[in-house]
This record gives sequence, C-alpha cells and structure tokens, in this order.
Amino acid sequence: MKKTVSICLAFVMALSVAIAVAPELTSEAAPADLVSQNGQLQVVNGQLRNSSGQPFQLAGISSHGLQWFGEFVNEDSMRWLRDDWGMNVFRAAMYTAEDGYITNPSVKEKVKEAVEAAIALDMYIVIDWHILEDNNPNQYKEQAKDFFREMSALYGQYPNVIYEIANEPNGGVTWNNDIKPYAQEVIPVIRANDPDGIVIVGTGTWSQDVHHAADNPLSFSDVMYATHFYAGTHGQFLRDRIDYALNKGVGVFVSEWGTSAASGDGGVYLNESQQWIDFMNSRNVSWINWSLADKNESSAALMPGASPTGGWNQAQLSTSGQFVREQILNTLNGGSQGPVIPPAPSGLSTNAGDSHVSLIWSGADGADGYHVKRSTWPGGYTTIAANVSGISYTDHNALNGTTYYYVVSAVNSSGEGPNSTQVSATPQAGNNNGGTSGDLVVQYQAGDTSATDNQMKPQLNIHNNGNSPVNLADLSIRYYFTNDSGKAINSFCDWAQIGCSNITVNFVQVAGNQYYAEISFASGAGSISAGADSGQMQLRFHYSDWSNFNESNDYSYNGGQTSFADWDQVTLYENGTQVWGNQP
Ligand code: DCB
Repeated sequence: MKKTVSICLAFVMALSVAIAVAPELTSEAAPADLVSQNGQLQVVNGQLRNSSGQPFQLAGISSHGLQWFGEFVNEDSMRWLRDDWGMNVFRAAMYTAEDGYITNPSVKEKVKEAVEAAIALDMYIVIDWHILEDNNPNQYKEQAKDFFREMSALYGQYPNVIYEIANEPNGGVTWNNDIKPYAQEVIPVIRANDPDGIVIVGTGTWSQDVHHAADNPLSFSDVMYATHFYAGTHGQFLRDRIDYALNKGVGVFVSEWGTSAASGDGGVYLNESQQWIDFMNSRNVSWINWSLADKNESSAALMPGASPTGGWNQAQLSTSGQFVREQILNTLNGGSQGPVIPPAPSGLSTNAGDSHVSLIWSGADGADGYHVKRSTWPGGYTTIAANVSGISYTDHNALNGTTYYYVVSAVNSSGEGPNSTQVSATPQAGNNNGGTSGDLVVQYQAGDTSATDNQMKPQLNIHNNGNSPVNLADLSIRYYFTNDSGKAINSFCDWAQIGCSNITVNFVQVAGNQYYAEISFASGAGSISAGADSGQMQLRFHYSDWSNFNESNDYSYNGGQTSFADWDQVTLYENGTQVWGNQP
C-alpha cells in the first residue's frame, strides 16, 4: 500500500460533518534509534557503539550545499525524515568554497538551525566542513579551527553532534602529508569543548583513501575515517579498502554516498547501490546519502519543486529518493526483524449517511490492512472490521441520531501501528446532503506493467459502498500522468462492462507536461447499485505516432498493482465535487 500524504483539502471540506483533523501530519513511523535511547556514541575497536556499549548504526541523508539548497534544511523537513523515512542522522553540508562559508559566512546560521532542529528532534547531526574545490583542508585551516571552536562550544554538551572536519580532500593531497597534520590541529580544538564527541576525518582522493589512514591512524579516541562512494563509479576496490581498515580496528564512516556516478549525476545505479548497502549493513557501517535537494541531477532525492518542509509522497521523491528512503527504513527499523510496523493512517474522514457512515483514509506506508474501530464515546473503541484491505470502509450498522467515534490503525506482519486521529459522525434519516462522498471508491489495476512501451493501460472500476444507486453520468474520473514528449494522444477502450460506447476520454493539460485523462460517462452507462460495481473499464492510450511513453513518473500509474485494489492516486468527481482520491 502506497502512502499518500497529501489530503485534498477541498475534499475534506466538502464532507458534511465536522472532522477532527490532526494539526500536524507526523506519521510516527516506528522510531529509529534516537539520541535519548543511545546517548553519547563512542568508537570501540573501530565499531560505532552507543553509550551502553552496544553496536550502533546511523543511517540518513545529507543536505546538498547549504548555500544552494538550504531551504530544505529545517525542523519540519527533518521531522519528516525522522518520522517518515525513519532516519536517525542528518548531515549539514557546509561548503567552504563555491560561494560557501569562506565568502558567505551566513551559511553558518543554517548549520546552527540544523543542529538545533536535530537536538529538538532527538536525532544525530553531522556538522560537515565541506571542502571540495579547495582541495587541501590546510587552505582554510584557521577558519576551520575557529568554526569548530564555536560549534563545539555551542553544542559540545549535546550527544547529538558529530563533527566532520574535512569532507573530501583531493588533488594530490595525501593523508600523511596534509590531512593527518590538519586533523592533529583541529581535533584538539574540538576536544577542548567536547572531550568525547565523534569526529569524522576525510581521506585522500575525495575520501577514498581510507587505507592510508588505517596504516597511520590518529591517536585520538572516538575518531572515524570517511569513505565516500558513488555507486556508478566506485565498486569492489573501495569496499576492499573498507574491509582493510576495519580489519585493522579502524573506524569507517560512509558520511557521503550517492546512487549516481561520481559527478552527482548519471544513473541511478540501484543494483550497485544495493550491493553497497548490503555490504555496509553487514559490517554495521553507518551511512549518509547525498543529497536532500530538488536539483535536476540523479543523486538528488527530491523531484524539482518538492516542498522544502517535508510531506513528500512517492511522486515527489526521485528514483534515488524512493530507494534511499526504503533502504533507511529497512536498515534501521526492519532488517531481519521483518517490516516496520506501519504508522497511524492519516486523513481519516467520515461521511454520515442515512443509517450508515462512510470512512476513508490515506494509506499508511507498509500496511497490509487496517482495523476500523468504533465507540459511542471518545475512547474505548471496539474493532468493527479487522484487516480491511482497502482504504475505505462503510459502517452499515449505525443508528440514526447516534454519534459514533472512529479510529483506524494499520497492520502488517510485524504488528499493529497506532490509532489514527479520531473522527466522529452522526447518521440521520434522509441524510444525503454530502452526496455520495465517501461511498464511492475507485479501484485500479495496471493492464500493462511496462512503464516504457508505447501504451498506457489503466483499468478502472468504481465501487459503491453506499445505500443508494449512483448515476454514472454524474461521475468522472481523473487519471494523472506526465506527457513527457508533449505529443497528441489517442484513447481506446478495449472493454467495459458498461459498454465502451458510454465512455468518453478527454486529455486535459494542467500545466507543462502535467496532464490527466478525464473519463466521463453517457446516460446509457446507467447506475451503480448500492454495494455494486461499475465493472471493469479497460482503457488504452497511445501517442498518435505510436512512440513510447515514460510512465515511471506518472502519478496515477502503479505498475506493481496488477489486480484490482483501491487506488487513491486517481480521483473521482460527482457533479463536479471530488468524492474520492488525492490530487497530485
Ligand atoms: C563529492 C562531493 C559533493 C559532490 C558529490 C558528487 O564530490 F562531496 O559535494 O556533490 O560528491 O560529485 C556535487 C553536487 C553537484 C555540485 C557539485 C559541485 O551533487 O550538484 O554541482 O557537487 O559542488 C566528488 C566525489 C567523488 C569524485 C569527485 C567528486 N570522484 N567531485 O571520485 O571523482 O569532483 O566533486
């Protein structure tokens, strides 16, 4: 079940009863291992451990350059990353060159914002002195010392903070000649304020020379050495260097890696990335992905224009972002213990009818089903339907004039998640003022699972959960997609129980390449009886020149859904009022 976070406000407001909507859509994923549980981390024999000495792993994402993409770094986005991605560490990448700190010292305020957010959110935070174009850390060594003196004085008492003192030395800069001497000057500055904070030290060749550090390590405790990789560029030779260092008892931290090639673009390389993640996880090596940005490059986790404050649905994550989110969830919360227990469903809303109440909600990530619970007072709920497979339910066992309180929880093989926010409804005789809102459900299956061939084959069904028939001519469906090449599209109807001749498809351009197919019905289509279905509508779309589509970025496409199931990424309208689904 895909999680859909955005709730269509218009839809919610169209409902006829008052709804208690949670002020904040924090989804409370199974909590990652956070600072309050693990305290001040330490390095023992090259292994990261928590304050009680247990092996401990961090996994999270890095900002892009704060001077360019600092807008994505704030308490809201980090809360989302903690709760929806399950991550326990964030990295604030403060470039020194390229309009970074050296010429634009105000980026330090972003670092402080990120650290303070991490403290408030109980997360670990890496303060990254992001050298890159300035290939030798000694170039701005004095500034680095001043910066880390200030950071450690401000935040050294918090176990949240991890210092990364030289992102990626490069250009002939070596461990023995340049980086180790630099670290020997910077680390004591930090230690004066923070005697036990973890320090990550970069290595030569863009932090690929961890073997050199392993041969000549620093004498400070609680130090780790950076290895950075890009899955399209770096493979086994670099994993071998990590094993070499670990075998020498030297701590390795992958404080930056990308699913792309080394430029930050190209690919993505998901198979290679998976191989890397399996490797790191098997060795308990902590890792941080590059990067949280909506830049048009394949390593960026967000699609262009994504909200700076979180709340991203799958369509707003890039291929890389979707992959990395899954990997963080698996690494920290799932792994061999099975899937993460799903969070509370969001967006529960009701519609009170005559002797029935319809409920709909947004899917919770990782849910196999939902328990619907009811009470006649706000608390003490009884389960009235267990393991509901869809994201809607109609309670036909409701007395007119009685107020019912509902919550829904999500379940999977690992257990049951928390209850949703409570909503209430009072059915009334003759109550039809909300139309059929909440009674109608759109179901979908992919008639064709290739996202890159020359056809789109959405197959749809409308199910009526209500107590009265609904006229199809009053309804229309929107199926959202991107028209990547902008060409003309033709529609075909292969088969429909209501008769293809009763179905009309219009393609509507929303903006740019954002389109939807509007499916509407002639009066000959008849009505859907209470409890019944429209029956399958098997549609097929082609470009007029029969060239290929790219459906992988289509909001309404779900190639993994090959049998009919509720699908809230298509929307349904009754006489112009939205009655199902979430708009993109
Ligand atoms: C590292 C840097 C990081 C860089 C990524 C991807 O550099 F730590 O800052 O991010 O890896 O290259 C990229 C951004 C681009 C931006 C560019 C310059 O994704 O949007 O334009 O920084 O600021 C590496 C890592 C490895 C290698 C080379 C670089 N390598 N590099 O193996 O050759 O040249 O930046």
